[in-house]
Amino acid sequence: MSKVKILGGNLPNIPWQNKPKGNTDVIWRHDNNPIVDWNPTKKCARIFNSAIVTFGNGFIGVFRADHKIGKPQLHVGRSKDGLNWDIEDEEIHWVDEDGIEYQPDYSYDPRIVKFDDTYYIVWCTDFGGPTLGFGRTKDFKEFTRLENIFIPFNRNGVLFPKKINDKYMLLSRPSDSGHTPFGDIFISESPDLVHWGKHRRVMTRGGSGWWQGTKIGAGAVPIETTEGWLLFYHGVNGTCNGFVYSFGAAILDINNPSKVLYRTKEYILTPEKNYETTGFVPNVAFPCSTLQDADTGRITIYYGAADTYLAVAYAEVDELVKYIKENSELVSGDAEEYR
Ligand code: BMA
Repeated sequence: MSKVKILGGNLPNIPWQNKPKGNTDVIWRHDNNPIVDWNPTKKCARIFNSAIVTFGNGFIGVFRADHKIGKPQLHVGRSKDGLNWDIEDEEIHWVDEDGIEYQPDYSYDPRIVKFDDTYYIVWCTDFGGPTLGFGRTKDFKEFTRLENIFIPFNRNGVLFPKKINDKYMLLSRPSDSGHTPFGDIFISESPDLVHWGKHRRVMTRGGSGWWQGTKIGAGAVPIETTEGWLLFYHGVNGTCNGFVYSFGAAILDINNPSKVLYRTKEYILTPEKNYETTGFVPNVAFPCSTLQDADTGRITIYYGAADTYLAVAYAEVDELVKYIKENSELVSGDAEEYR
């Protein structure tokens, strides 16, 4: 029984491995990574930054799949154990609210939350430039595309899994049209998932180190705990050989998540393994979703590796929250009061 409580359901059947003996890290990798390898379907060359949720007795996911023509689209996959995936070769086909077919030119980096019986998906899409696409499904067979929630340019849209003070909340990272060389995490609120405002900057890039010096972006849907919202996010270091994506973790105030309380001074996972350092884009570890079990405090993290593979890592909420609090450094500009 964990001391820090995850507020959510018990999911005793999520993928899990105990921390290997002698390992002193706060998060540890699945010993059989990657769980999705090159060329997973006829059409798809690489599957990586993906959103996994529970569904029925098993698991379902919306996967970012780069097609063999080199463009990303979203694909549905199903799994009984969360590790072995059966991914559809055909991408998701969207129909808008008027019943008219709509297919984005490209789609990447999905995140999913469930409100009542409906799953909402936020991803990065083309809308005269990259910004946040938005849609919903109940059954992962029929998908309704909703109005894009933001104008270009934006990426890494992550909804909170419940309303806070009766408002939907969304993290995002305003950006530019290309491989953005800057970026901080902002939060916006909405009464209806249509109109968004009251934007605040939550967390800024930088700090005393370099691993998150270039840009940061929200990763998985925040996890509600008795200590605040637990957020995995990515931090980018610009090197002479390109960007390096690591991930860190933060705790946001439970009633006012525009306020960051703690964030890790050091990364908690950085590309080290071959499947993270070598691939289509080397040196990328990009968290996009988690599954967690309230009873045991186990957290299973799905992350994209080297823009090529899907990989899994594990953490325990007590140890992780303690680590974040004891190894925290806020960055100038974090949780700035609105003026
Ligand atoms: C970002 C996004 C991610 C990708 C990362 C590393 O800009 O495109 O999907 O994993 O770059 O290439």
